[in-house]
Amino acid sequence: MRARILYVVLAVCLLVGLVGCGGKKSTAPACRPNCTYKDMVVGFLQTGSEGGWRAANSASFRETAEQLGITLKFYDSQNDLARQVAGFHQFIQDPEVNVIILAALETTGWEEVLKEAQEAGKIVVLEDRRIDAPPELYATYIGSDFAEEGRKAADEMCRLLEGSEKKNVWELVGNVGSSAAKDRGQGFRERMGQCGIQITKSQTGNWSITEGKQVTEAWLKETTDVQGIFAQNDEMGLGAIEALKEAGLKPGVDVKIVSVDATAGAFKAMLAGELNVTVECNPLLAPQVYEAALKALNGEQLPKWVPSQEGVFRADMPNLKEIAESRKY
Ligand code: GZL
Repeated sequence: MRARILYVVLAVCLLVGLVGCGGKKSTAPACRPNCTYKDMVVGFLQTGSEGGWRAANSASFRETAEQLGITLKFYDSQNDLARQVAGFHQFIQDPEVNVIILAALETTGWEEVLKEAQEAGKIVVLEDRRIDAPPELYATYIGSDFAEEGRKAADEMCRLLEGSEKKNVWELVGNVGSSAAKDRGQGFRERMGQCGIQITKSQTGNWSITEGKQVTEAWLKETTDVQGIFAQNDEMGLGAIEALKEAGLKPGVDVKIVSVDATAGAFKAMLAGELNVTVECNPLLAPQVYEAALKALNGEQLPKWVPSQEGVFRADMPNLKEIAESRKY
Protein backbone atom coordinates (compact mmCIF):
# COMPACT_ATOMS: atom_id res chain seq x y z
CA MET A 1 0.00 0.00 0.00
CA ARG A 2 2.76 2.45 1.01
CA ALA A 3 4.60 1.69 -2.25
CA ARG A 4 1.44 2.49 -4.28
CA ILE A 5 0.99 5.87 -2.49
CA LEU A 6 4.66 6.63 -3.16
CA TYR A 7 4.24 5.89 -6.88
CA VAL A 8 1.14 8.15 -7.07
CA VAL A 9 2.99 11.02 -5.30
CA LEU A 10 6.00 10.62 -7.61
CA ALA A 11 3.74 10.57 -10.70
CA VAL A 12 1.96 13.76 -9.58
CA CYS A 13 5.27 15.54 -8.87
CA LEU A 14 6.57 14.49 -12.28
CA LEU A 15 3.43 15.85 -13.98
CA VAL A 16 3.59 19.16 -12.02
CA GLY A 17 7.29 19.37 -12.81
CA LEU A 18 6.55 19.06 -16.51
CA VAL A 19 3.82 21.70 -16.61
CA GLY A 20 5.21 23.95 -13.83
CA CYS A 21 3.80 24.71 -10.39
CA GLY A 22 0.99 26.97 -11.55
CA GLY A 23 -0.18 24.29 -13.93
CA LYS A 24 0.49 26.83 -16.70
CA LYS A 25 2.92 25.58 -19.31
CA SER A 26 5.27 28.29 -20.54
CA THR A 27 4.97 27.59 -24.28
CA ALA A 28 7.60 28.56 -26.84
CA PRO A 29 6.15 30.01 -30.06
CA ALA A 30 5.40 27.29 -32.64
CA CYS A 31 7.62 28.98 -35.28
CA ARG A 32 10.76 28.90 -33.07
CA PRO A 33 13.65 28.79 -34.05
CA ASN A 34 12.63 29.81 -37.57
CA CYS A 35 10.23 32.66 -36.82
CA THR A 36 10.20 35.52 -39.33
CA TYR A 37 8.72 39.01 -39.07
CA LYS A 38 5.57 37.67 -40.73
CA ASP A 39 5.07 35.37 -37.74
CA MET A 40 5.18 38.32 -35.35
CA VAL A 41 1.90 39.64 -33.92
CA VAL A 42 2.88 42.62 -31.76
CA GLY A 43 0.76 44.17 -29.01
CA PHE A 44 2.25 47.69 -28.67
CA LEU A 45 1.39 49.60 -25.48
CA GLN A 46 2.18 53.24 -26.36
CA THR A 47 2.10 55.92 -23.63
CA GLY A 48 -0.23 58.30 -25.46
CA SER A 49 0.23 61.20 -27.89
CA GLU A 50 1.75 63.92 -25.69
CA GLY A 51 3.99 65.64 -28.21
CA GLY A 52 6.31 65.61 -31.19
CA TRP A 53 8.66 62.99 -29.82
CA ARG A 54 5.81 60.56 -29.18
CA ALA A 55 4.28 61.14 -32.60
CA ALA A 56 7.62 60.26 -34.24
CA ASN A 57 7.99 57.20 -32.02
CA SER A 58 4.50 55.90 -32.91
CA ALA A 59 5.07 56.57 -36.60
CA SER A 60 8.31 54.57 -36.43
CA PHE A 61 6.47 51.52 -35.08
CA ARG A 62 3.56 51.76 -37.53
CA GLU A 63 5.71 52.38 -40.63
CA THR A 64 8.35 49.76 -39.78
CA ALA A 65 5.69 47.11 -39.01
CA GLU A 66 4.18 47.69 -42.46
CA GLN A 67 7.60 47.50 -44.15
CA LEU A 68 8.48 44.22 -42.38
CA GLY A 69 5.08 42.54 -42.66
CA ILE A 70 4.54 42.52 -38.88
CA THR A 71 0.95 42.45 -37.59
CA LEU A 72 0.76 45.42 -35.21
CA LYS A 73 -2.00 45.87 -32.63
CA PHE A 74 -1.51 49.50 -31.44
CA TYR A 75 -2.88 50.41 -28.01
CA ASP A 76 -2.99 54.11 -26.98
CA SER A 77 -2.79 54.28 -23.18
CA GLN A 78 -3.85 57.96 -23.29
CA ASN A 79 -1.16 58.72 -20.64
CA ASP A 80 -3.22 56.79 -18.07
CA LEU A 81 -1.31 54.09 -16.15
CA ALA A 82 -4.38 52.03 -15.22
CA ARG A 83 -5.38 51.98 -18.89
CA GLN A 84 -1.88 50.88 -19.91
CA VAL A 85 -1.91 47.97 -17.41
CA ALA A 86 -5.39 46.97 -18.64
CA GLY A 87 -4.05 46.97 -22.19
CA PHE A 88 -1.18 44.75 -21.09
CA HIS A 89 -3.64 42.18 -19.68
CA GLN A 90 -5.66 42.39 -22.90
CA PHE A 91 -2.58 41.45 -24.96
CA ILE A 92 -1.67 38.61 -22.57
CA GLN A 93 -5.12 37.12 -23.12
CA ASP A 94 -5.04 37.69 -26.88
CA PRO A 95 -4.03 34.28 -28.38
CA GLU A 96 -2.78 35.94 -31.58
CA VAL A 97 -0.22 38.18 -29.80
CA ASN A 98 3.25 36.61 -29.37
CA VAL A 99 5.22 39.81 -28.68
CA ILE A 100 4.30 42.64 -26.30
CA ILE A 101 6.18 45.95 -26.61
CA LEU A 102 5.84 48.40 -23.70
CA ALA A 103 6.62 52.13 -23.51
CA ALA A 104 6.01 52.35 -19.77
CA LEU A 105 4.30 55.45 -18.43
CA GLU A 106 5.86 54.86 -15.02
CA THR A 107 8.81 52.81 -13.71
CA THR A 108 6.97 50.82 -11.02
CA GLY A 109 4.08 48.34 -10.78
CA TRP A 110 4.95 45.95 -13.65
CA GLU A 111 6.26 42.79 -11.94
CA GLU A 112 2.98 40.85 -11.69
CA VAL A 113 1.84 41.52 -15.23
CA LEU A 114 5.31 40.66 -16.57
CA LYS A 115 5.18 37.30 -14.76
CA GLU A 116 1.75 36.59 -16.28
CA ALA A 117 3.08 37.42 -19.75
CA GLN A 118 6.05 35.08 -19.22
CA GLU A 119 3.76 32.25 -18.05
CA ALA A 120 1.65 32.81 -21.16
CA GLY A 121 4.78 32.43 -23.31
CA LYS A 122 4.72 36.05 -24.58
CA ILE A 123 7.96 37.88 -25.41
CA VAL A 124 8.13 41.32 -23.73
CA VAL A 125 10.42 44.06 -25.04
CA LEU A 126 10.67 47.49 -23.35
CA GLU A 127 11.05 50.46 -25.70
CA ASP A 128 11.86 54.09 -24.84
CA ARG A 129 11.23 53.92 -21.11
CA ARG A 130 13.04 51.65 -18.63
CA ILE A 131 11.18 50.12 -15.62
CA ASP A 132 12.08 48.85 -12.12
CA ALA A 133 11.52 45.08 -12.53
CA PRO A 134 13.71 41.95 -12.48
CA PRO A 135 15.47 41.85 -15.88
CA GLU A 136 14.65 38.15 -16.30
CA LEU A 137 11.01 39.19 -16.77
CA TYR A 138 11.64 40.92 -20.11
CA ALA A 139 13.79 40.19 -23.18
CA THR A 140 15.56 43.57 -23.37
CA TYR A 141 15.15 47.35 -23.00
CA ILE A 142 15.88 49.55 -26.00
CA GLY A 143 15.98 53.26 -25.19
CA SER A 144 18.06 56.28 -24.34
CA ASP A 145 20.42 56.89 -21.49
CA PHE A 146 18.25 59.61 -19.95
CA ALA A 147 20.78 60.31 -17.18
CA GLU A 148 23.40 61.03 -19.86
CA GLU A 149 20.91 63.38 -21.55
CA GLY A 150 20.57 65.19 -18.20
CA ARG A 151 24.35 65.43 -17.85
CA LYS A 152 24.66 66.83 -21.39
CA ALA A 153 21.94 69.39 -20.59
CA ALA A 154 23.83 70.55 -17.49
CA ASP A 155 27.12 70.79 -19.40
CA GLU A 156 25.35 72.95 -22.01
CA MET A 157 23.72 75.17 -19.37
CA CYS A 158 27.13 75.64 -17.70
CA ARG A 159 28.56 76.74 -21.05
CA LEU A 160 25.68 79.15 -21.66
CA LEU A 161 25.94 80.70 -18.16
CA GLU A 162 29.73 80.98 -18.14
CA GLY A 163 30.67 84.35 -16.66
CA SER A 164 27.14 84.98 -15.37
CA GLU A 165 27.15 86.44 -11.85
CA LYS A 166 24.10 84.38 -10.90
CA LYS A 167 23.20 80.88 -12.11
CA ASN A 168 19.61 80.35 -10.95
CA VAL A 169 17.97 77.66 -13.09
CA TRP A 170 14.31 76.59 -13.19
CA GLU A 171 13.50 72.96 -14.06
CA LEU A 172 10.36 71.85 -15.91
CA VAL A 173 9.93 68.14 -15.14
CA GLY A 174 8.12 65.51 -17.25
CA ASN A 175 5.70 62.93 -15.82
CA VAL A 176 7.32 62.57 -12.38
CA GLY A 177 6.95 58.75 -12.27
CA SER A 178 8.60 58.19 -15.63
CA SER A 179 12.17 57.00 -16.12
CA ALA A 180 12.83 59.86 -18.55
CA ALA A 181 11.95 62.49 -15.92
CA LYS A 182 13.69 60.75 -13.00
CA ASP A 183 16.92 60.08 -14.85
CA ARG A 184 17.20 63.41 -16.67
CA GLY A 185 16.75 65.20 -13.36
CA GLN A 186 19.37 62.99 -11.72
CA GLY A 187 21.88 63.47 -14.55
CA PHE A 188 21.45 67.26 -14.55
CA ARG A 189 22.01 67.40 -10.78
CA GLU A 190 25.16 65.26 -11.06
CA ARG A 191 26.82 67.85 -13.30
CA MET A 192 25.34 71.26 -12.38
CA GLY A 193 27.64 71.68 -9.35
CA GLN A 194 30.68 71.86 -11.64
CA CYS A 195 29.76 75.45 -12.54
CA GLY A 196 27.70 76.61 -9.54
CA ILE A 197 24.21 76.20 -11.03
CA GLN A 198 21.39 76.31 -8.45
CA ILE A 199 17.98 74.80 -9.28
CA THR A 200 15.77 77.39 -7.57
CA LYS A 201 12.41 76.09 -8.89
CA SER A 202 11.32 72.64 -10.11
CA GLN A 203 7.82 71.42 -11.02
CA THR A 204 6.16 69.04 -13.46
CA GLY A 205 4.81 70.39 -16.72
CA ASN A 206 3.76 66.84 -17.71
CA TRP A 207 5.64 66.99 -21.03
CA SER A 208 3.18 69.55 -22.45
CA ILE A 209 3.44 73.05 -23.96
CA THR A 210 0.35 74.21 -22.07
CA GLU A 211 1.52 73.11 -18.64
CA GLY A 212 5.10 74.21 -19.30
CA LYS A 213 3.76 77.70 -20.04
CA GLN A 214 1.39 77.74 -17.05
CA VAL A 215 4.13 76.73 -14.59
CA THR A 216 6.59 79.30 -15.97
CA GLU A 217 3.93 82.05 -15.89
CA ALA A 218 3.25 81.33 -12.21
CA TRP A 219 6.97 81.41 -11.39
CA LEU A 220 7.46 84.71 -13.24
CA LYS A 221 4.72 86.26 -11.12
CA GLU A 222 6.88 85.44 -8.06
CA THR A 223 10.28 86.52 -9.46
CA THR A 224 12.27 87.20 -12.63
CA ASP A 225 15.57 86.33 -10.94
CA VAL A 226 16.29 83.41 -13.29
CA GLN A 227 19.22 82.95 -15.66
CA GLY A 228 18.36 79.56 -17.21
CA ILE A 229 15.51 77.11 -17.76
CA PHE A 230 16.10 73.34 -18.10
CA ALA A 231 13.03 71.81 -19.77
CA GLN A 232 13.05 68.00 -19.73
CA ASN A 233 11.42 67.97 -23.15
CA ASP A 234 11.01 70.41 -26.05
CA GLU A 235 7.26 70.93 -25.58
CA MET A 236 7.70 72.28 -22.04
CA GLY A 237 10.58 74.42 -23.30
CA LEU A 238 8.33 75.93 -25.97
CA GLY A 239 5.74 76.66 -23.28
CA ALA A 240 8.37 78.44 -21.19
CA ILE A 241 9.40 80.50 -24.23
CA GLU A 242 5.80 81.71 -24.69
CA ALA A 243 5.56 82.67 -21.00
CA LEU A 244 8.88 84.57 -21.06
CA LYS A 245 7.86 86.56 -24.15
CA GLU A 246 4.49 87.47 -22.60
CA ALA A 247 6.39 88.70 -19.53
CA GLY A 248 8.51 90.97 -21.72
CA LEU A 249 11.67 88.88 -21.48
CA LYS A 250 13.79 87.61 -24.41
CA PRO A 251 13.97 83.77 -24.29
CA GLY A 252 17.40 82.55 -25.38
CA VAL A 253 18.93 85.92 -24.50
CA ASP A 254 17.73 87.19 -21.08
CA VAL A 255 17.08 83.60 -20.01
CA LYS A 256 19.03 80.69 -21.55
CA ILE A 257 16.95 77.62 -22.38
CA VAL A 258 18.06 74.00 -22.72
CA SER A 259 15.54 71.28 -23.58
CA VAL A 260 15.59 67.61 -24.65
CA ASP A 261 14.29 65.60 -27.65
CA ALA A 262 15.54 67.57 -30.70
CA THR A 263 12.12 67.67 -32.36
CA ALA A 264 11.16 69.93 -35.27
CA GLY A 265 9.65 72.49 -32.85
CA ALA A 266 12.98 72.84 -31.08
CA PHE A 267 14.87 73.46 -34.33
CA LYS A 268 12.33 76.13 -35.28
CA ALA A 269 12.79 77.84 -31.89
CA MET A 270 16.59 77.65 -32.18
CA LEU A 271 16.49 79.16 -35.68
CA ALA A 272 14.37 81.99 -34.20
CA GLY A 273 17.01 82.51 -31.47
CA GLU A 274 14.54 81.64 -28.69
CA LEU A 275 15.97 78.26 -27.67
CA ASN A 276 19.70 77.79 -27.06
CA VAL A 277 20.16 73.99 -27.04
CA THR A 278 18.20 70.78 -27.50
CA VAL A 279 19.71 67.44 -26.45
CA GLU A 280 18.76 64.67 -28.86
CA CYS A 281 16.59 61.74 -27.76
CA ASN A 282 16.01 59.32 -30.63
CA PRO A 283 12.33 58.22 -31.11
CA LEU A 284 12.98 56.16 -34.26
CA LEU A 285 13.48 52.94 -32.29
CA ALA A 286 11.18 50.48 -34.10
CA PRO A 287 13.76 48.77 -36.39
CA GLN A 288 16.02 48.00 -33.40
CA VAL A 289 13.08 46.91 -31.23
CA TYR A 290 11.50 44.61 -33.84
CA GLU A 291 14.90 43.03 -34.58
CA ALA A 292 15.42 42.32 -30.89
CA ALA A 293 11.87 40.92 -30.55
CA LEU A 294 12.44 38.53 -33.46
CA LYS A 295 15.70 37.28 -31.92
CA ALA A 296 13.89 36.71 -28.61
CA LEU A 297 11.02 34.96 -30.42
CA ASN A 298 13.61 32.56 -31.83
CA GLY A 299 14.97 31.88 -28.36
CA GLU A 300 18.08 34.09 -28.43
CA GLN A 301 19.31 35.67 -25.18
CA LEU A 302 19.76 39.46 -25.50
CA PRO A 303 21.67 42.13 -23.51
CA LYS A 304 19.24 43.65 -21.02
CA TRP A 305 19.75 47.22 -22.32
CA VAL A 306 20.70 48.55 -25.75
CA PRO A 307 21.21 52.36 -25.35
CA SER A 308 20.45 54.64 -28.33
CA GLN A 309 23.25 56.85 -29.70
CA GLU A 310 22.38 60.58 -29.56
CA GLY A 311 23.85 64.08 -30.04
CA VAL A 312 23.38 67.72 -29.01
CA PHE A 313 22.14 70.58 -31.22
CA ARG A 314 22.91 74.25 -30.53
CA ALA A 315 21.39 77.45 -31.92
CA ASP A 316 24.89 78.71 -32.84
CA MET A 317 25.69 75.74 -35.11
CA PRO A 318 26.62 77.19 -38.55
CA ASN A 319 24.66 74.56 -40.52
CA LEU A 320 21.63 74.38 -38.24
CA LYS A 321 19.11 75.17 -40.99
CA GLU A 322 20.43 72.35 -43.18
CA ILE A 323 20.37 69.93 -40.26
CA ALA A 324 16.77 70.90 -39.43
CA GLU A 325 15.70 70.35 -43.05
CA SER A 326 17.33 66.90 -43.12
CA ARG A 327 15.65 65.51 -40.02
CA LYS A 328 12.70 63.08 -40.02
CA TYR A 329 10.88 64.57 -36.99
C1 GZL B 1 11.96 60.10 -24.07
C2 GZL B 1 10.46 60.03 -24.02
C3 GZL B 1 9.89 61.29 -23.49
C4 GZL B 1 10.21 62.51 -24.35
C5 GZL B 1 8.99 63.30 -24.15
O1 GZL B 1 12.47 58.88 -24.52
O2 GZL B 1 10.06 58.99 -23.17
O3 GZL B 1 8.49 61.16 -23.46
O4 GZL B 1 11.37 63.18 -23.98
C6 GZL B 1 7.93 62.23 -24.22
O5 GZL B 1 8.82 64.30 -25.11
O6 GZL B 1 6.75 62.62 -23.67
